[in-house]
Amino acid sequence: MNLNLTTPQNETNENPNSPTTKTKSELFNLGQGSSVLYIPKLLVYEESWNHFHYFNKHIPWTRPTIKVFGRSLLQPRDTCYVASEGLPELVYSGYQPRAYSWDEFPPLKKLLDEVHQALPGSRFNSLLLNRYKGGNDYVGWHADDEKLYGPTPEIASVSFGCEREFLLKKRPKKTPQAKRLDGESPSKRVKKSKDPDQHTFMLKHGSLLVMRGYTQRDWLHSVPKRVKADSIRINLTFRLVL
Ligand SMILES: O=C(O)CCC(=O)C(=O)O
Repeated sequence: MNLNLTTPQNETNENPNSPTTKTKSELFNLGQGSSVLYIPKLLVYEESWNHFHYFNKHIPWTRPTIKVFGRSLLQPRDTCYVASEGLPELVYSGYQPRAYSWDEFPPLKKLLDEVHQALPGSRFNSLLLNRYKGGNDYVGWHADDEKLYGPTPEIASVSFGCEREFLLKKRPKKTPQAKRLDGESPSKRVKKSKDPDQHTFMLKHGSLLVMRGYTQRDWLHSVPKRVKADSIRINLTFRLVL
């Protein structure tokens, strides 16, 4: 694959008062009001493994059946949803996940605090967790453009375990709103690889990637299958339901 990594505008926000976080960050301007912030080490290595083991064991993972272009298929990764009380229900690809409470998973509340500290002004109230059991698990091209997140959502994505590629590509113009393409064939994904409007981030254990501005309106993202990814990756995406 010949994908371009966007040149970052470096920002360094070392936080000497925090024993667990090192918030050195890189800001990638995607243009036209879209940007991505990447913090390679939100958490130190050991704390990240503690989170990984806790989430792997204690989160009530499910692998739901979803609908893509009228076809029912098993979602190609495990999932779980956590949200504050009283929020509108989340529905995607014909699936309505049960919303668990933050109180059921104390380490999640701690992690939420750490994400809030790293991103001043943020206030997330919901969380979608994904578990990729190996290289055959993936998430197809999609945007998190559900109305309940508003027009310019900030989405903060924390990764643990196996490193995987996170791809971004500009939405094709004048096509209907792209849906979650979990059923997309591998050949389709490869064909687009020389598009200059594609970017790849290797999401490291303990890293934080934040999508901002119009990224959900103008871009699609995916974590494609990778034969060599032979161990578990857990990803948490924090969102604000308005
Ligand atoms: O696993 C990831 O890094 C991305 C997850 C994602 O795109 C989603 O939950 O919408």
